[in-house]
Amino acid sequence: MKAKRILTMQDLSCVGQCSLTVALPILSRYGIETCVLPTAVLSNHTQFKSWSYLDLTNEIPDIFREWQQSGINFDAFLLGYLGKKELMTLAEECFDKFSNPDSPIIIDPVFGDEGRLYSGFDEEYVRAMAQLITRADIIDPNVTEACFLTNTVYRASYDKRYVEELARKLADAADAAVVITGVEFDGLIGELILQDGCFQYEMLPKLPAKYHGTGDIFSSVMTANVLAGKSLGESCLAAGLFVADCMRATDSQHFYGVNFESRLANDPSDK
Ligand code: PXL
Repeated sequence: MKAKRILTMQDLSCVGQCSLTVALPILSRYGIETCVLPTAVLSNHTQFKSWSYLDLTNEIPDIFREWQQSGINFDAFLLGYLGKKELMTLAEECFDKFSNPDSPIIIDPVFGDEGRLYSGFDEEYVRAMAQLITRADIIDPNVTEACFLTNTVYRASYDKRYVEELARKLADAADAAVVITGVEFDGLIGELILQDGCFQYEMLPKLPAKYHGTGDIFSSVMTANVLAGKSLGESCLAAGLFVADCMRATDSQHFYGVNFESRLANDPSDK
């Protein structure tokens, strides 16, 4: 069978176990040819106290030109942290120029958590992202991002009606399958999925720690499973199990990411 070729567009944080440094090994681990479009090089991700930032936006048109000359195209796209509004216009250009027929577009709109925007993001960015997700087949925001994208007041605790309403608003606005990540009830954590008008929850026991980069790992594993032909529910469950496994393997002093490397050879979804 011909291997699938995906393009993942996100930053390269030199240190931090997030974005490209997790997407590339994880997608490759599943036998997917993984091409990267690094949008910026950071010394480390932005949950550290400070970071350096080399913006690669101006390089992207040249990259596209070369790809066009070589007749490159992709069977799927996975977008994570972009960081700049201008990159969304380039992402759309990328879909238009380098898609095969039916190449799925998966967008994790990465811009906030716990009710707040990450450093460097503003309302204008959120509005541009609300536009970009109309191009997606699957979106996987967390609850905070879902609230910002739908102009909904964020609540730290909620009931099913609240998250289902969020998912419904997103599905209407984006015309995509919606996966809301980090949904929590009764000691469980997981995803609310809304696809073809049906709600589904994939929940697991909540672990006592919270680590950075787990959303990027989740997106990569979910995407790999979707490309392998699994249902969205099965893909979310596989991704949730993998993230939990990585968290259990992580030393609690390791503040900036999770130990996914030791788990790559032992993905629970293989069993
Ligand atoms: O994990 C999301 C992410 C990716 N890349 C960078 C980040 C973050 C979250 O803060 O700072 C650079």
